[in-house]
Amino acid sequence: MPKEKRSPEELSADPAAQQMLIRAEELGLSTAFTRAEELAPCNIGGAGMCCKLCGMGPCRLTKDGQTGICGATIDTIQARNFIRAIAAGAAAHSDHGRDMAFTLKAVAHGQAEGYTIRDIAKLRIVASKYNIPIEGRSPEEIANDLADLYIAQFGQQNGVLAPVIRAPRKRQKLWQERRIMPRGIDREVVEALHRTHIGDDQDPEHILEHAVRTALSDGWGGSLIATDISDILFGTPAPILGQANLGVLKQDMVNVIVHGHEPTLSEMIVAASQDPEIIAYARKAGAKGVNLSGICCTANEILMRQGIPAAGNFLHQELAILTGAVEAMVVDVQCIMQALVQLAGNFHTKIITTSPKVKIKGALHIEFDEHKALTIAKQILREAIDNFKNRGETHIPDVREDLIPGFSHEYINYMLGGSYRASFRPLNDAIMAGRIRGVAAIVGCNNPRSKQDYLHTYVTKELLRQDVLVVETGCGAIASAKLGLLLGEAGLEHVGPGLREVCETVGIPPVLHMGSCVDNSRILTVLTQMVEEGGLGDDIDQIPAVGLAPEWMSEKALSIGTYCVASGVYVIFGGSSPISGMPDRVSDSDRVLRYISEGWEALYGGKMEFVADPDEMIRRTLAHIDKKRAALNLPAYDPARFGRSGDRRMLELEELPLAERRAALYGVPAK
Ligand code: SF4
Ligand code: MSK
Repeated sequence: MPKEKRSPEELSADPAAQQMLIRAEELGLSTAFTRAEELAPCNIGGAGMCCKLCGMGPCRLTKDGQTGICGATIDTIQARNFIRAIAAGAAAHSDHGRDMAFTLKAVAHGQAEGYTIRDIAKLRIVASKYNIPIEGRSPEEIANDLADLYIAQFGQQNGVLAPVIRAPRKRQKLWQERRIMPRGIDREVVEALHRTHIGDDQDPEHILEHAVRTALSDGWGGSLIATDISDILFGTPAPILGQANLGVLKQDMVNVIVHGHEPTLSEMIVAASQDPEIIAYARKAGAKGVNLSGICCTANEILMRQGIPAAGNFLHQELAILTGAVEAMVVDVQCIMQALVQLAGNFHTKIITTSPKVKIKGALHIEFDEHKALTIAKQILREAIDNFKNRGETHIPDVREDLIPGFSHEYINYMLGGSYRASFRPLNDAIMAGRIRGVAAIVGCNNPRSKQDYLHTYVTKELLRQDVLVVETGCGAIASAKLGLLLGEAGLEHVGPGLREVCETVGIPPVLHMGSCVDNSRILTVLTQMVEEGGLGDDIDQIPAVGLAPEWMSEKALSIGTYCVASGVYVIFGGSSPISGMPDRVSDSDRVLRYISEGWEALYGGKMEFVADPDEMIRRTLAHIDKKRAALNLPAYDPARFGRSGDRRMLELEELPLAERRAALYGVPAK
């Protein structure tokens, strides 16, 4: 029987997406949503049981005891597939970090048109962590030394990656003892590829040990470097009002969407779009100006620093084009669908590739060069403006939500304690008291194999009800934003009583948007600061915290998950596992799957699991948090104990006569 087609409501939880899916159907155009319906995944490859590492294969193993032509067993093949995915993910994040380091170096030498060092305080703080002298030196001198140090991390051959010193001391010791300390970023990725060439590393556990080392070179290396430098050059994020969803596109303006990951070009496009010369050029073309918005993690970068709206997350890239209102979609690296060009051919939209690493046949290529960034940004905007006259019929969904992004770890530190007492103490205290049950980081992509945004927002909402503070990054953060979970008090009535008290008292939303997917390094920093603050154990694996990627799809997500596990975190992926095996058909074919859970937990205190059912994800998250609370001898979570302070308490007190209110507030006996 043919599979029944899913309705727009079954394909996406987002009302704007549902409207655009109906539009695509009317126009007879395919999207990732419909292609996912038509293209069934290969069950052998999907289980990680297919090897195509050499010309004797591909070898597809489907029976007990079967091996590849070279003799490779299922677990070896799965471990090799897994590490290759992690190496690709780590390479993508880290190469992003490398480009940021080159930009920092160019800025230090006055060779990067349009860029300045915006956050000198962060530059000085980061430089001093590595003993780079800062006193009496100009920001450019310090930036030059920091850029050199960071660039050197990529080609370093031996020793220890410098940023690793920012992990808890006990964790560093564990990595030394387990012999998984990352040595150099490029070295770990190259070695992962070498080990998986035909005839190399055949021991699954040994292969996976290097997978962990490779992922660590991403999280505590390339990604952390990318985040540091983005903050130094473009400013450390702080809360700012923004908007999300396709309704941010404007009928009377030239709509330019920036999509991808690196903030270098997009920041410059933001500057160029506000240039009087460009505004005048747009007006001459009959538009009110240039309306910039973002997709995917580029959206997060400019949203949390400049308040530029996010048009959507990963699965919105095609939907934005379907509005007919986008003059140009400017892309750089990662998560850019090749389908964009063909789809754009049905409208007037220009797809403009900009990275020397990424070209798509049929797209206009305007190569970015940080030495003349502003000039190139203006050239791109002129292309878009010239295209405004070609716009045809438009369908912009009137759907958008406000949000407050920008919760860098620096800001969280500040918001909890103020300028003079910046500290994680109040957060730790709230967890220790049980007001906050624990912390969940909900991150990662969209995947058209599940209902867009549904798993993200379902899990987020349920954990909030259970007094779990949620931090989010990447496309998961945009999912929550689009569905209205990132706006201050808007959703507080659905939040557990203890967490609600904390949110009301500190004045924060219960879901903190911490940035793009490289910014998962910020989550590592928050966890480290929680450890250093005291009261929640002396290493990350003791904190009542869980990481979740409910709608993951990219190899970067696997790298992120693995470095989090190695840092001591329990990580739950939604959807299916790329190394699930078929235990019902081939015995023991889930050995690797079990190893990255039980085996890794014994080694690193963190574990990785793939759980398709969202209720089971929530159950395991809460069980883990409660187990960690018990191990720390913290009081068991009890929602009935809290909910009598914060705004609610103040409102109650306002009803009382003055003397009784003073008595309640200050303990002064009422006369
Ligand atoms: Fe087959 Fe071995 Fe070649 Fe893989 S490496 S394709 S298992 S022969
Ligand atoms: S963009 S890696 S779909 S989060 Fe960072 Fe979104 Fe996942 Fe790409």
